[in-house]
Amino acid sequence: MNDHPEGIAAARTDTGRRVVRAACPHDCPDTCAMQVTVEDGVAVKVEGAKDHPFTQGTLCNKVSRYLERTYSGDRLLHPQKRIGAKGEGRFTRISWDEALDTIAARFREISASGDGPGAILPYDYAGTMGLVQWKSMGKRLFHRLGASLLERGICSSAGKEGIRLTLGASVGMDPERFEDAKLILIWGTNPIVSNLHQWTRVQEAKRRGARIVAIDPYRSLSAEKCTDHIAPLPGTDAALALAMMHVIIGENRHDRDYVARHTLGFDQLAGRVKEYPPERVAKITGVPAERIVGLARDYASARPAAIRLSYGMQRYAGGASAVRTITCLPALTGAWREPAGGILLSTGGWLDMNTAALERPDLLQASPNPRPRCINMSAIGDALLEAKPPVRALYVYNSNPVTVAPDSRRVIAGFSREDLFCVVHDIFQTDTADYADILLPATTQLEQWDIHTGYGHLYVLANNPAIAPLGEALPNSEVFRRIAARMGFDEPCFRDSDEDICRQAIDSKNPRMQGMDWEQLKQTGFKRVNVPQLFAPFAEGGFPTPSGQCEFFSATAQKTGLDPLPTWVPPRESVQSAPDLARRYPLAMISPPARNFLNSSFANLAFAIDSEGKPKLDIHPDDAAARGIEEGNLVRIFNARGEFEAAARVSERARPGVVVALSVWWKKLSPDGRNANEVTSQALTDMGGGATFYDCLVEVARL
Ligand SMILES: Nc1nc2c(c(=O)[nH]1)N[C@H]1C(S)=C(S)[C@@H](COP(=O)(O)OP(=O)(O)OC[C@H]3O[C@@H](n4cnc5c(=O)[nH]c(N)nc54)[C@H](O)[C@@H]3O)O[C@H]1N2
Ligand SMILES: Nc1nc2c(c(=O)[nH]1)N[C@H]1C(S)=C(S)[C@@H](COP(=O)(O)OP(=O)(O)OC[C@H]3O[C@@H](n4cnc5c(=O)[nH]c(N)nc54)[C@H](O)[C@@H]3O)O[C@H]1N2
Ligand SMILES: [Mo]
Repeated sequence: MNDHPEGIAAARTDTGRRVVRAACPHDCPDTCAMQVTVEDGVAVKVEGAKDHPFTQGTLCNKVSRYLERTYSGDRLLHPQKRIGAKGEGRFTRISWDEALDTIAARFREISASGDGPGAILPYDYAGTMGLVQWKSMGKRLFHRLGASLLERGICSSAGKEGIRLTLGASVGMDPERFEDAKLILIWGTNPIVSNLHQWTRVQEAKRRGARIVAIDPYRSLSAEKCTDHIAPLPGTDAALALAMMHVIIGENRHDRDYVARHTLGFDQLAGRVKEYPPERVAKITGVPAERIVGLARDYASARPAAIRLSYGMQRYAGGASAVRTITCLPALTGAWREPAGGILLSTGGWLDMNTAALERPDLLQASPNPRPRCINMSAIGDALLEAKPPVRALYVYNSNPVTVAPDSRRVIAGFSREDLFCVVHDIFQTDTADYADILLPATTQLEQWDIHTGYGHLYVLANNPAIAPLGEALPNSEVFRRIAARMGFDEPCFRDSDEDICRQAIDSKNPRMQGMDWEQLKQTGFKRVNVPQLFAPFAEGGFPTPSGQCEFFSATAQKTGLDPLPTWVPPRESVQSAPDLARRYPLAMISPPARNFLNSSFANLAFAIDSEGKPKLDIHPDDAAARGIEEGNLVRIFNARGEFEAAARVSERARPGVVVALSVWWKKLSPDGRNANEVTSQALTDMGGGATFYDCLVEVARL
């Protein structure tokens, strides 16, 4: 057993001053290269690496304050067990041995019971995106146990499915080329907040004369600074894209040569877009027809034209269809011909690591439950209350579901079950931690090894531990090793060190990974995958789809009973789909990221809370006036699922019919003990099993 992960022992005896190469672990497309200065074993400075071509020496507001997170007085430092009621948050200190013996005993008892190991469920997301601390030892342990599988649909799975249908994989243009574009569509993303280093590139393009158009129902910080802002109603982007294609094809502005050589199903697409003339789509989107026509013409004529798509528009019933549809645009106009043309949702597919070696799904075969059920994390409330056989043990790490999962009443009812054995491993005592039976202290990124890939750039990064763990905190990998040992699992992979795992991650046959070497990566901090500097991935076609073409028509979709062509699926909660509901709850609520929070991470730190102030609701002056709401009034936001409170901010930032609750606030740190997820829904997307946080009708009243 590996009691002290390699390197941490060395850090403990560290004297003098040194600079350590690190990687930002957070769920953000920028995955920054960091440098940590350590003096006598204490981290004294965290900065962006100047030599990293995407980070370029700057960190965001949050991570530049990473030392405040690491050395926060609120850190969990010892294992604890619950002594109060579930949710109350009262605990008493115990030893690691007692904590781990308790967990192993419960796992053994449940596995041997009639319910079997499928009654155990891991719950994890991207609190750290590291392959060691997220995607290896935990997966191995739960596979070997035969626990239920978790479908990780809370964020991006709908969009990934959409882009896979059209392009074949989660791949796109090189983010480092955006400055050479002449037109950039910032579509469903607020890069100043959620993709800062991409924004730097977009600003550079603007300085060189490019037009930047935001497509967002909200005048976000980024939309405010674009050349143009088009504000469609939430969840109508696919209709907008279909109308753009209607204009482009109707006016013969498509690239016939590119379409003929590198796409599949043009004639069928041309038939489909006839159903979406701009006049009809103006009614669906709330965007005037002439603006749609103008956008289509501009997009078809600008060279190079880039689209930065992000996950905002896929948090709806039709999320996958929206991404699938928008992704047809650059093939239709031949934008892929240039390195600065095309579309980018995620670069993740260019950086595929050796997942089988990391996660070891083969270990399921050694378990008593080789074909476990799969539970979608976005519907954890329903799963905890209704699944049969029941979920009897839940192991939460890298995630804070009581705060971030939709439909809080159901989530909290599930977590409150007396018969549920709940382990939470976190850096802080989150809302979720308050429901734990066993609460374990986690290390921060400065205290652990890891290896990272970006999803908004093309680099692999190393994270060296800078300091020794605080208190008795342990990395995820080490806790899983110790549980595996207690369960008697003797496969050698449970003895792999963290650095062994880093080596396994890049041990890949993928030609883009050739030449990746862990010893070198540790020293230099990062390396770009093997693709040309001027990377135009689909200039000559070669899409990773079954046909090798960009698939307007998808036989894959057809085989599974889905529409083989791009289409608009209206929001589940909209006038089109649910007119009665829309009369009772006439406002569409979206709850995108607040600038100083990262999901619920940082939302407990004084500097972040001070910057955000208090929970707010952006509401248009017309909608406010109709309800007698004035600037600063405390309002109640409610629907049949629940309610929460916020201070009204009356302005045209929110378009009429839409209210915006920037998120995600910790419940226990909010004045009313609630947050926006009281009203969001557990329903899933059309494809990909994604969450539908923004497909959410509400009413608002002054308190
Ligand atoms: N500071 C900060 N950065 C973050 C995060 C954070 O919480 N805080 N979260 C990280 C994570 S986990 C993710 S997944 C990414 C998310 O990054 P983004 O995808 O950029 O963020 P989203 O919240 O998904 O959406 C951003 C924008 O989409 C808009 N939007 C909402 N609905 C629609 C719609 O129907 N159509 C269109 N066109 N636009 C719409 C919102 O108004 C918002 O301005 O950011 C990451 N970065
Ligand atoms: N209303 C609304 N809800 C949303 C969203 C929204 O836009 N609106 N966005 C959704 C999206 S896109 C996402 S991705 C999810 C994100 O939801 P989560 O994945 O739950 O992300 P966080 O809220 O940041 O919580 C991550 C937790 O992991 C902990 N952590 C960090 N590093 C480590 C580590 O090394 N070990 C351990 N054990 N713990 C660690 C952090 O302290 C933190 O408590 O939220 C979703 N929820
Ligand atoms: Mo996310």
